[in-house]
Amino acid sequence: MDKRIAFITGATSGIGEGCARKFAAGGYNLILTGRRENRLQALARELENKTEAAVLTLCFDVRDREEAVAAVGSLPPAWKEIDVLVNNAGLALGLEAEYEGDQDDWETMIDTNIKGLLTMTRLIVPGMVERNRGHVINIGSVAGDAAYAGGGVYCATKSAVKTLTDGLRIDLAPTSVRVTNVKPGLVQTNFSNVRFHGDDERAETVYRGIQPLTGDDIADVVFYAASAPAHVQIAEVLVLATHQASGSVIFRQ
Ligand code: NDP
Ligand code: 8X3
Repeated sequence: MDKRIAFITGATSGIGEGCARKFAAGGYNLILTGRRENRLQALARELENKTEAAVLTLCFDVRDREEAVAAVGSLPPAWKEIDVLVNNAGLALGLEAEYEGDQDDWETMIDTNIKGLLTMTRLIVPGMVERNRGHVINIGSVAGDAAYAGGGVYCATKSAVKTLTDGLRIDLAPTSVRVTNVKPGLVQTNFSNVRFHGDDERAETVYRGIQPLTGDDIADVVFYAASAPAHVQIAEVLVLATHQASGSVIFRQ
C-alpha cells in the first residue's frame, strides 16, 4: 500500500474521532476501532466520501484479548503494515473517594486504560520492529502527573500509561520506532458523560467557566508528533486549556 496506515483505537468519539479526521485529511489510510459498530461505519463512510483515505473498521472491546487478537489477525496483508498506532481507547468512571469507589468501575478502568493499551501494543509493535519503522502514540493525561480528589484510580491508570510509554521507548531505542505520550487536560468529549454514567448535566459542569480543549485540538498535536522528521521523537506533550495550570488548578470565569 502506497499510503501510510494509522490504527486508531476508540475512534467512535472525542479525541479518537478527531484523530481519524486529521489523519484521513493528512494522507493516511485508516484502521478505526471501537465497540459501537454503527458509529464506526458512519465515520468510515463519511471519511471515504470526503477524503482520499481508505478506511477499514474493526469492532471489538480492547478489554477482550481474544477479540483483539482475532480483529488484528483478520487484517488483510496490505493492511498489516501499520505505521502509526494511536492507543486512545480509554475512560474514567466515577469520582468517589478511594475508600468508597465502585470496584467494578476500577476494574473497567484498569482493564481498558492499562491492559487494553498493552494488548494493542503487544499485537502491533512486533510488526513495526520487524519493519524497523513505526510510531506508537499513547493518550495519557495530565491526570497521570498527580492525583486529584476522587480520581485516584483513573489517575493511577494514566500514570501507568506514562510508565509503560517510557518503558516501551527504552525497549525500542535500538530501533527506528518512535514512542510518544500525549497528555491532555480538560477536553470536552463524551469523557465526562461516561465518567458520570450518563448524567449529562453533571458532565456539563466539568467545563463550566472555562474554554476546554476539543478532540480536534488533541488530534492536531498527535498528528504533529507523527509528522515530525524520522530522527525527531516527540517523547511527551502536556496539552492544557489556557486557563488550566495542572490537573487540579483550573481558573473558571
Ligand atoms: P470519549 O468517551 O469521547 O471517547 C472514548 C473512546 O474510547 C470511544 O471511542 C470509545 O468507543 C472508546 N472505548 C472506551 N472503552 C473501550 C473499550 N473497552 N474497547 C474499545 N474502545 C473503547 O472520550 P475521550 O475522547 O475524551 O477519551 C479518549 C482518551 O483520552 C481516553 O484514553 C481518555 O482517558 C483520554 N483523555 C481524555 C481527556 C478528556 O478530558 N476528555 C483528557 C486526558 C485524556 P466505544 O464506546 O465505541 O467502544
Ligand atoms: C482527563 C482529564 O483532568 O478530567 O484525563 O482527569 S481529567
